[in-house]
Amino acid sequence: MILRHTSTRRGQADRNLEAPGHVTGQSLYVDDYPEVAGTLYALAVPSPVAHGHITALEVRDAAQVDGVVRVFTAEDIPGQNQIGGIVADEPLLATGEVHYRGQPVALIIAVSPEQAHAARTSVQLRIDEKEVITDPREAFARGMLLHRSRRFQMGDVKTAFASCAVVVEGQVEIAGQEHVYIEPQGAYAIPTESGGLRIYSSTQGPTHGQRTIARVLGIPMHQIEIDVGRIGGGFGGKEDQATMWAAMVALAAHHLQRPVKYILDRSDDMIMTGKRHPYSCDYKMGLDQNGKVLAYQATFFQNGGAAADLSPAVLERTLFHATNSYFIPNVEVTAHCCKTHVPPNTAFRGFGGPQGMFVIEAAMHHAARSLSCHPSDLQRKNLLRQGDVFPYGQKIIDDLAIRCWDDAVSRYQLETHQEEIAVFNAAHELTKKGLAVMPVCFGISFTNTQMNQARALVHVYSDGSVGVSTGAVEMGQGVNTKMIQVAAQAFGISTDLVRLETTNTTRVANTSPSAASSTADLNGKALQEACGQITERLNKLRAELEEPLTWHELISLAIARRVNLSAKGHYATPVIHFDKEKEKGHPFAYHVNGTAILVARIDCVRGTYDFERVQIVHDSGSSMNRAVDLGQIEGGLVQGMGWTTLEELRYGEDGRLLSSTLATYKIPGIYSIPEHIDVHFLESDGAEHAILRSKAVGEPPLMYGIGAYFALYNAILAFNPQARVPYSSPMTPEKVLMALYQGR
Ligand code: LUZ
Ligand code: MOS
Repeated sequence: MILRHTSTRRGQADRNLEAPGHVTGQSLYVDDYPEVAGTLYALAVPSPVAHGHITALEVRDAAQVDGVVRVFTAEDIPGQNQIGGIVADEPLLATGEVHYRGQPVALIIAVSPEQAHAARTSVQLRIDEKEVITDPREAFARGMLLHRSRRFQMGDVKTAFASCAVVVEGQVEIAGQEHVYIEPQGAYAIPTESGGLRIYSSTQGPTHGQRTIARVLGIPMHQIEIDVGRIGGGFGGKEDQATMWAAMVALAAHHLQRPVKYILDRSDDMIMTGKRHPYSCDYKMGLDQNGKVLAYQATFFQNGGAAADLSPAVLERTLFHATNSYFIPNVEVTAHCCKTHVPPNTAFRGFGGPQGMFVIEAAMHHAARSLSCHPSDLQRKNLLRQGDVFPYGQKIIDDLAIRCWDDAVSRYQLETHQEEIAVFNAAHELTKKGLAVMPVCFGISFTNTQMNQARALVHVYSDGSVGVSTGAVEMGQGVNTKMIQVAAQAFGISTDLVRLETTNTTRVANTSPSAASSTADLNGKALQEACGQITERLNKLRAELEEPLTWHELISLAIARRVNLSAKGHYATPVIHFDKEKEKGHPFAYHVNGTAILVARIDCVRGTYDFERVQIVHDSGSSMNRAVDLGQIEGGLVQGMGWTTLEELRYGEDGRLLSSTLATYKIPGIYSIPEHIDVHFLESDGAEHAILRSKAVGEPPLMYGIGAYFALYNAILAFNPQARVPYSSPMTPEKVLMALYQGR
């Protein structure tokens, strides 16, 4: 296995400052913190059925089990039994009805996790079962919606379709995806003297947890301190859904006045938490004879699960990215947020964007077959150009979609590639290769404008060392390293002098979740602002002096002169706005572009496959840390490839998760990553609203993985040109095998 990347800038020793701790096992996660004496352990009792009316819930026997201290139910909630973020439709503990298998109905507290487990089967629960709906189209037909439907429109599709030379129509099925963060969900609550709680939570959204727990307990937010050292992966799965477990330990610690901890085991985590949304979609695309797309229409049925959670926001991002990197003059895209009886689906890297992009790539692929050309011919013809407008009204201000594409084509010699593949395929009967090009254009900002704000707190200590707190949560993405770089750069000092503190709601309040690829931008800009205040004070001092001082001398003098060496910074992204009635505006600070070329190779006897190479040109602006960004690009790519090729999330008709273990749910491993990954960082001016002109990198690369699906599809066509494979992800080896011999 060879991993390499081409780099045009030399001599910079970029690295992730936390890497040594991770590889030596010294980095701490919630379950590693030393436990306070008297700590108790929580365990939720999940509903065994997906939909029904609770006729009896009896916890007396469970409370008698050895080691059990207490069993809580909804009746024990002092405030509101409500954890819904966007819509108030989700109880912490079920009352009356259950809406998904795994929904917590009670909470066992015991002196050991084992004893809590032993008590689980002693909770008596009778449920009158009701009909279970897991299919979003069926839910839609019955009017089961979690939120209002949305439609983005531009031009006039009806008239445009009438003038098209070619019109293709079809259906796309897109599977969900389990987050598989390495650290499972968990939290640890410790009562404080004032009647409040300090909570260590594995969360991307400390303030979401704080606000929700205050509501559940009926106490002010100032009594709840959430502290996050780092988390072992989130991928969106802990944007809102970390709150449930933190609220459970908070409830128990509040009542019992003892420390309470809850770390989910992998199986419970997979069964009880929501995932990336599966979608079912219809598309219609119309083109002229030259392959210019004139009209595009799509309807998205989102499988939202049993409660709204973040689904309405995810739905919106599907529409924002429904046309990916293409300009299409006539567009009508509609999305429905459907309620089903599976766990509430939630944020997952890309946040609905990947599903929107997958559908238009399927439509392009379909259209290319109708026009007997390679999809890349159509893709290139329809790329966004400066001056074009997205269906939601934002203007394109650069030619980066085309620059990335053209750079990838020439740098990686796409034409030669394609010829070589044709020669290879002609010479090999039972091994076939397929190539796909995948352009990505992803909008950076929370689509909910209000969330685009952040704060930072900076202390310069009298010895010249610097302590920084921000609202950013380190989840392996390297944001702590980037924050340290920002502070070091702002003060002109070495990164060794800067320490990044935990993310803590008492030090930095009203944080947005670390999400939407925006964490480094928002918190980094707030941090720059705070550092700027201190620098300004120091500069005044400098101006009074004859001699230049070292940093340490300057700080000593500042203390002597009683200068304030602490500052609080605030940042709110300027410019952005969006009108949800008109569905028009300027929701994104900027866009990130890139193009990937993917080559798949299939074994036509077995249906198995691997990826020979993936070559990427990625617009990073002016990357502030290439090692960190490369990690995000490679990781995102492979996670995206897993979603479109391997990871088969399946629910039974009774709402039971069938792929509930890592043995039945296959994620990419060391053997499934591409043999070669080339990443070229396209240097661009960056964007004014990107931190140090280094563009956001968390989510965009995931969508390169969509190309894996189409590379496999094209390899299948090389073996069986007549194959009519429905557009249905993931492209598992079984599906490949069936398609190879379809109609033969
Ligand atoms: N979370 C969110 C996100 O609340 N709003 C967003 O727009 C978003 N986008 C991507 C990932 N998480
Ligand atoms: Mo996210 S999908 O928590 O950026």
